Amino acid sequence: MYAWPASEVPALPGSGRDLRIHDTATAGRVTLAPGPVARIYVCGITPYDATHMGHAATYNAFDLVQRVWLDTKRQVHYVQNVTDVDDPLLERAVATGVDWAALAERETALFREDMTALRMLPPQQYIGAVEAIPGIVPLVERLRDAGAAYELGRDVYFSVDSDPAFGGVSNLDAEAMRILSAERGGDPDRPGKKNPLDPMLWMAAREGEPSWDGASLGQGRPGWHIECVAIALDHLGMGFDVQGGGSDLAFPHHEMGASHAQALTGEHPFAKTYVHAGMVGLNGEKMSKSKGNLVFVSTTRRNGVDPAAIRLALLANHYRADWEWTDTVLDEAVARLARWRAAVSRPDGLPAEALLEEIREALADDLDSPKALAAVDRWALAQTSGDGTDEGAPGLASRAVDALLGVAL
Ligand code: 5CA
Ligand code: ZN
Repeated sequence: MYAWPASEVPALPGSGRDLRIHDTATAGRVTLAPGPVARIYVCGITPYDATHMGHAATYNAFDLVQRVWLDTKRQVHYVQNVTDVDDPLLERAVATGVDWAALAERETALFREDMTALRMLPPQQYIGAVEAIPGIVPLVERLRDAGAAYELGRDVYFSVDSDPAFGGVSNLDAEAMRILSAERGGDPDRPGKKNPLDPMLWMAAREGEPSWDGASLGQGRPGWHIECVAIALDHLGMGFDVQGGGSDLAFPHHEMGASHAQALTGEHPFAKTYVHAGMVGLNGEKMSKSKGNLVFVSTTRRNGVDPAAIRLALLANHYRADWEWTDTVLDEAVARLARWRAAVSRPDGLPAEALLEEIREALADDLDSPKALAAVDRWALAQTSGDGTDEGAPGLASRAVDALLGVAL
C-alpha cells in the first residue's frame, strides 16, 4: 500500500543525543545504539473505525523516536502494517452492513489524512495484512514442518513451548497471560490445544468470511501475530532496533510475534528493544473502538482545531503514562500553540541554542516531551520581555520545534 506524504524535517545545527528509553523486555532503561540506518517496526491500526486520540498518542511516541534518531544524523527504516483483515473488522462490517474491504479502505484513507495532518513521519513500507498473505503462508508451513505449529481441526496453532525464550517480552506470570490472552483475541479455553496460550497462525475458511489460498494449509486467513512477523522479517530482518505499540500489545501480540520469529529463525531477539506507550482514556476508561468512548482526530480537525494543537496536546503527556483526554488538555494546547506562534513571529529574540539543547536532552531522556514543552514555554515567555536581539533566534526555535517535536509554528 502507499503510506502518506512526508513533511520536511528541518536540519538543525550540531547533533542530537543517543536515546535512552524504557525497554519492556528488560523492564529497565536502555541506550539505543542503532547502526547508520535505525530499524523500527510500529504496529499499525485495525481499520474498522477512525483514528482516536489514543492511537495518535502512540504514533506520536514512535514519531519522536525517529526524530531523535534523525537528529543524530542516522537514517531511519520504518515499517508499519495495517491489519486489514481480522475478527473485529469483519464483525464491524457485518454489524453495519458494509463490505469489509471497503470499510478497511475507507478507514485507512482517513488514517493517512490524520497522520499527514499531525505531521507524523510516514513508514517506507506500509503493508496490509491481505497483501502480506503470500509471504505469511510459507512461514506458517515452515513452523508446522519444524514441529513448532500443529493443526487443530483445520486451523493451525503456534506452540509457545517451541520457543525457549517465550515470556521474555512481557515477563508476565501464567495466570496473567491466560487472562490477557482471553481478553485480547486469544482462545485459551478451546479444547485440544497443547498450551492454552497457543495462538492461531492460520484460520481455516469460515462460512461467509473472506479467505485466501493457503497452499498446503488450505483456504483460510492469517492469525494476527504472524502478520506483523512476516512483514517485519521481510523488510527489516531479525534483530531490528525497536518494535513499538501501545502497552496493550506487549502481551500477547509482541510476545507471540517474538516467539514466532525466534522459532522460525533460531535467532534471538526478534526486536532488540520493545517500547510501549501508555493508554489514553476518556471518562475513566481506556479509549477503545470496542467500547466506543472515542475522541477522533478527524472529528476534532473538522471542528476547526489546528492539528498542531492536537499534537501539542499529545506531547503534553509523557508517552509511558496512562492519561485522560479532556477538553482542558486540548484548550491548554490551543493556548500554548498561540503563545509559541506569537513568540516566533517576533523579528528577533533571545538566543535559542540553549533551548535546542534542552529539547534534545529532554527527548533523549526516555522521550520526556512534557519537559521539552516546558523548555519552549520558558523561551516563549522570555520573548515577551522583548529584550532579545538575536535575529536568528525565532527561526532556530521554530526549526527545533518542527524537527524534534513535529509541530509547525
Ligand atoms: N492492528 C493492531 C496492531 S498490529 C492494533 O492493535 N490495531 S489498533 O487499531 O487496535 O491499535 C493501533 C495502535 O494504537 C496500537 O499500538 C495500540 O496499542 C494503540 N492504541 C489503541 N488504543 C489506545 C489507547 N486508548 N491509548 C493509546 N494507544 C492505543
Ligand atoms: Zn502488530
